[in-house]
Amino acid sequence: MTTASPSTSETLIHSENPSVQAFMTDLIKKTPHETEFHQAVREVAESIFPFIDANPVYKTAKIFEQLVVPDRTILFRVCWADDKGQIQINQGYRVQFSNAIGPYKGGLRFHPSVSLGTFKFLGFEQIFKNSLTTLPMGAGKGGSDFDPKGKSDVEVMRFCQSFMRELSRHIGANIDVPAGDIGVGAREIGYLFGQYKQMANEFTGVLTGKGIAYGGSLIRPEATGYGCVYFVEEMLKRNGDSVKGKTCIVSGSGNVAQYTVEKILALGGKAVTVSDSTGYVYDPAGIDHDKLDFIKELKNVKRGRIEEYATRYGCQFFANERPWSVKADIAFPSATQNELDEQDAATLIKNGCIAVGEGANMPSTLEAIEVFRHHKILFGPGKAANAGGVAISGLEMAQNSMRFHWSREEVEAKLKDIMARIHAQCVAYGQDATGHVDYVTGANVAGFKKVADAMLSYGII
Ligand code: NDP
Ligand code: 2IT
Repeated sequence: MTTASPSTSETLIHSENPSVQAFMTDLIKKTPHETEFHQAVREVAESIFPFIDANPVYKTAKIFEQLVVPDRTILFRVCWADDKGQIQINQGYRVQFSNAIGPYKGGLRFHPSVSLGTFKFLGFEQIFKNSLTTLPMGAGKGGSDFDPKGKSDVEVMRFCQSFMRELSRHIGANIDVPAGDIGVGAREIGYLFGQYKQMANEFTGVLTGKGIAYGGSLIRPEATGYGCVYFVEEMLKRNGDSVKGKTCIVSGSGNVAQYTVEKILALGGKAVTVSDSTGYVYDPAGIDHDKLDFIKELKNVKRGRIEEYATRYGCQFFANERPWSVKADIAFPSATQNELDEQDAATLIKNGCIAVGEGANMPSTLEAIEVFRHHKILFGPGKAANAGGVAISGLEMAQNSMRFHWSREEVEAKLKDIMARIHAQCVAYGQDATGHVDYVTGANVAGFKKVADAMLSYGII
């Protein structure tokens, strides 16, 4: 699977709203080369500027201008020795974006494609997402250009230890609480937490996504995927519909994709695709529990390629393609940013797609989102639809503070309730006079308002 072309700088700047156009021109001048960040800001600005015009108190205090500048950006060198004894050098990042409503909170991504612009886009989105969860969490994001693919477990451990030796200076249970993202799962969190614990000589909830044996929360691995399907179920429910009986296409085959497929199955839908960076598999019979177990083993333990699914189950593998041309009712882009472009969106609409739940962060290009909005399909943007993961991270922090843990049923009930509340906030701020809900506007404005109100209370800092 290849990623789609990101938006051009012309698309990023041009807007019907002259204030947005001026703002974007200035932002791009001040932060050249951070294209993904510009894209994330542009999507939010389009919703927020009319809201700010209607509520000038935010304009006077220059809240949005403040929000696009991270509180702090930390860049650091990560040196480690590979299995041959050769010295390897990677770039480490932590962008502490905003702690207006709680400690910085957000995942770590290990992927060779990352740049500062990647972490700024992810950290910026996290501000609104974390606000929507209703929990007290600020926003951050970080990681490295380290590529875990093809590395031995010991190499990954050495890298994680070196990464944490520096990161540990900047984080803490009440300061900044990282978690997983692409390339950072249970294995990496274990190594990172072990190193932090050893250095700090304290056992605190400094990371989330921890193993159950050492302070993790039940349902955290499942939470992003389950939450995304719950969010889509909420959108459909408002239209008197449900996931039951629906054909779904899912991209990715990592953490988010796996548990998206699992919850689609639980709600009576049928997932027919999964993908990875090499292509996608189409299984018209649907991915059942046994096949899903195969995917989990393949991706989480053997760390193999998704083509092996096609070989094992006798279905088609499409090398270097994305799954959006498969006819389906619902699409769940759950791999990475800019994986669904304008053409893909048009194809989905042509094939009768009625809903999209963004499991990934910013998987749809700006042009693709415009297509979805124009056709008024149910479009759940990532900062709302995939907020279940960080929400359960928030509950992991709460359980760590209480030195207690809730049962699987309790946590899942809370997840379901949080996703329903996020949906309700989107409706409250995104519904027009005809009753149509623009979930992009709803998520952006609802997420912004809480953070902005906190910032107003603090005065000029
Ligand atoms: P994983 O590393 O578990 O899985 C990532 C999946 O996406 C893999 O199938 C991977 O393929 C594919 N992928 C990654 N990068 C690319 C790329 N550049 N091009 C094509 N395919 C790619 O990550 P997660 O499942 O945790 O994350 C997936 C998405 O969900 C990301 O956008 C992440 O930010 C977002 N997200 C994650 C949350 C979480 O709790 N984990 C919470 C909210 C959002 P391959 O194996 O070949 O690399
Ligand atoms: O994008 C995200 O919300 C995540 N990767 C999860 C962050 C977290 O702190 O659990």
